[in-house]
Amino acid sequence: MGFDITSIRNDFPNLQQTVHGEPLVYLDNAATTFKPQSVIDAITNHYSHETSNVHRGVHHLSEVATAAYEGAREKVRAFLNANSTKEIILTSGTTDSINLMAQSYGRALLDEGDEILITEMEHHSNIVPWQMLCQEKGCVLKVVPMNDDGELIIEEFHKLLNAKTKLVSVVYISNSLGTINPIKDIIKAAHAQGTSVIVDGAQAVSHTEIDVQDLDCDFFAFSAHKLYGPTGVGVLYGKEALLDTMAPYRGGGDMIASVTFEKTTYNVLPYKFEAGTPNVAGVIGLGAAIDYLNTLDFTDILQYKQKLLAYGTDQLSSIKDLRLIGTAKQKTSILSFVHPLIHAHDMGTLVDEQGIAIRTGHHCTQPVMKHFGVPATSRASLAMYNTTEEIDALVKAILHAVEVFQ
Ligand code: C6P
Repeated sequence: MGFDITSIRNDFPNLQQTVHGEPLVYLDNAATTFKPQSVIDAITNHYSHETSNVHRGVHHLSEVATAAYEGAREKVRAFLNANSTKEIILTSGTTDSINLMAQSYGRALLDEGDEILITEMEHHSNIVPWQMLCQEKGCVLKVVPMNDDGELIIEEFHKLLNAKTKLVSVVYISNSLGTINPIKDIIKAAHAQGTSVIVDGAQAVSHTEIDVQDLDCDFFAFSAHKLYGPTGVGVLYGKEALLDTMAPYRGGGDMIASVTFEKTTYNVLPYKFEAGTPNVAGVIGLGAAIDYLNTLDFTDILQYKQKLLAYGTDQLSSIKDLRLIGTAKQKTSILSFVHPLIHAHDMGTLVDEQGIAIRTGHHCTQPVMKHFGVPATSRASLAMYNTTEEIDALVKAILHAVEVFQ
């Protein structure tokens, strides 16, 4: 236990390399995090020694793989503090989880004229599935606006929440602004109105401790790859009573109890929502990522990242004419910025020449860009293995880019 940055950095093989002759500075963790060696080993071990399908065989390897796969589900349950593994649906990612919600829960729940409430800072994956559903069902998408610090205008949320609101789907932590939304207040208010809440927890899982029972959210979606786990795996948590009422999203193997040409009956939770061969190795990798995080003290990690955020905010603010986009009081270690002389893409290319990886573009949040009147931002998103020295390197690279453009 305790927080030892050197030892943490040594756990991540991707950090030990140079790019363009410079030590790699990886500041694109909101897009995806690096994976510790233990996660890579768990995946390699599955493919090297335990390759087998799950839930489908009585032979030894199938039993080993099934135990590892279901063991990972239990680790996810404990990580989220869910009541039961029946509430943990394994998907391919946050996007898949939200689409499942729209196509299963939303489609059955919503009628013409009903309203779905989202916010101005949603990722496209929490906008487009609802728009598609609105088109199909004739329901209406309502949007809670934000202020110029990138904070939700909570009074507007309360005004927009009404008897027609059948669903609230909201991002916990914004990927392009870093804003931490007052999710518990939102959930409480929605429940008082009898409305269920879906939380997009894609960024939240690595930036705050999650307890779905304490949050009292109805559904919670996240991706393994933003939590030091592999790509292609995600989770949809849902309260058992609600998941029980929902129809399957996809049909196929494993999600059935019995099939005849006349009638199919469905499997029990959570399998009802897991048609087809799952990403067995990926799910085992997610379990290993949770094991890895359990060896660290989450409070230490959060404190460390808040220090990085404060340092990064100070340093970037000291650069002449640089504008930070996203200055919420409650914020995590995501630093989006623009500079009047340099387009974000040029900024990204120039700092890359110094071995520094940041993301540039709209970050799948075009409405956020519209709000701030910019086509794109540069974004440095910091993980627990980043350091103040890496922030210094970023600042130096930005100053160099400004010189080039002046
Ligand atoms: N954000 C980023 O660079 P998927 O792609 O399904 O794993 O996650 C989608 C998603 C949903 N919600 C939020 C808040 C997110 O940040 C993301 C992914 C990445 O910011 C890729 S655009």
